[in-house]
Amino acid sequence: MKTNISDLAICGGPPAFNETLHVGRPNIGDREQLIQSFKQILDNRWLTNNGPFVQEFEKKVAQILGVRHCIAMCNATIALEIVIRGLGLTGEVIVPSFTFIATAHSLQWQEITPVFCDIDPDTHTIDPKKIESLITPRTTGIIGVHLWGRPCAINELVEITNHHNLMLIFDAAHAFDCSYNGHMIGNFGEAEVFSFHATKFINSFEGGMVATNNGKLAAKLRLMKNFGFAGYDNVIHIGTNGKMNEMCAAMGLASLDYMDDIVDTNLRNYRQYKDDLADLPGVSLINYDENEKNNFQYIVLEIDERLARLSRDQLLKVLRTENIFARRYFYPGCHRMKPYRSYFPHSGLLLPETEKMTDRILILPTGTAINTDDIKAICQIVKLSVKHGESIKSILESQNTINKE
Ligand code: T4K
Repeated sequence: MKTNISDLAICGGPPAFNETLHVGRPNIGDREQLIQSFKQILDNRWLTNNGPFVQEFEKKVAQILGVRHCIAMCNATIALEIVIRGLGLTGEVIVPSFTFIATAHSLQWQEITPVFCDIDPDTHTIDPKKIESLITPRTTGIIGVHLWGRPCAINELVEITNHHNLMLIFDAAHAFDCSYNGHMIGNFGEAEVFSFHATKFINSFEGGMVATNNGKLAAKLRLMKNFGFAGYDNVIHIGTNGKMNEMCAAMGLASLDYMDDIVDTNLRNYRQYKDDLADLPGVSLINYDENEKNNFQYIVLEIDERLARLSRDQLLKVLRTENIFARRYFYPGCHRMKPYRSYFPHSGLLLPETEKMTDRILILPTGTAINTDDIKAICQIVKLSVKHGESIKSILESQNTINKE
């Protein structure tokens, strides 16, 4: 365990970890079950196109969420695109900029303008108070993002969309097995979209799932993800290929069987981080409302440079030198990435909280791939860094090694 500043790798000490610790290391379910499923898929000679594993995966997810329709897709980005098109959104759609780039791209890909809204710094999600001033005659909808699995202000968004006759969709990529006022995410808005990417709490290698209680929309989305086929030789709608394959569904099913264990591990990790980093000046770990269901998949630190006496990027540098590959999700904000930064060069002026937040957030590793000793060592390095914040700042400044990603 590192106890002195001279132990840190930036000061010449050996890195705390020989192998890199990653954020988003996949949780792997029961390997034997998975291998059996793969054999079954090969024996079935039914590899994709709404096979039995996909149907089973959709059924199980629908049961967990208590939602009428679940439609599996190849990933959440394509699922968002299909939902957006299926609902007939056009013109402008209001979204937070503080999200993964896929939320914005799923609109721009089909030439709908993402209009970036600022976040509430307390929740990190879209600030409903700032939405109405962004609504124009071209606005057709709002996409709320349940960042880190914490639901956005759903009731307020429902009120605004009802009042202005807009569509409401949720990017629920982070929020599988999470709840809002006791109701499972998946049941809100016109539709909600989950991601089962490898880095997500439940993964199907790559995968997405649309959840909706709207039967008509569900039927349309099923057509659209399969080229518009309503039966052999019968195309009745524009479509694309958004299908999930059988291997991915088998991985998803194996993951689901293991879900409670993953949540327990994530919760244990979260509590350990919370205890170990308690009362550290300038470093706060976001809270999850433990009265709701959460998957605790993201360990999110906010670094206040003034109090911690080193910046988020300096702490990132310290951690990376120790082989702890912390991440700056979602730096620098969609509005500062291409193509949006050239389309709306001044949008940052309307996004002060987003701009602040993207400079403060640091995501640490969790999940089943790390253990309590790893967390202890990570926290010790964070504590040591804050204790010696000023010295570390000047060491790094003199090394001039802070690379922007
Ligand atoms: N909406 C939101 C709010 C999202 O966060 C996402 C995805 C989406 C929509 C779209 O969902 P999908 O279309 O992907 O289903 C990663 C994921 O690729 C992305 O799915 C996820 N959000 C985002 C938050 O994280 P990157 O750019 O960080 O990926 P990458 O390759 O750097 O991997 C992340 C970390 O995970 C690395 O440190 C290494 C580790 N890793 C990754 C993979 C793939 C592993 O250890 N093993 C692996 O197999 O985006």
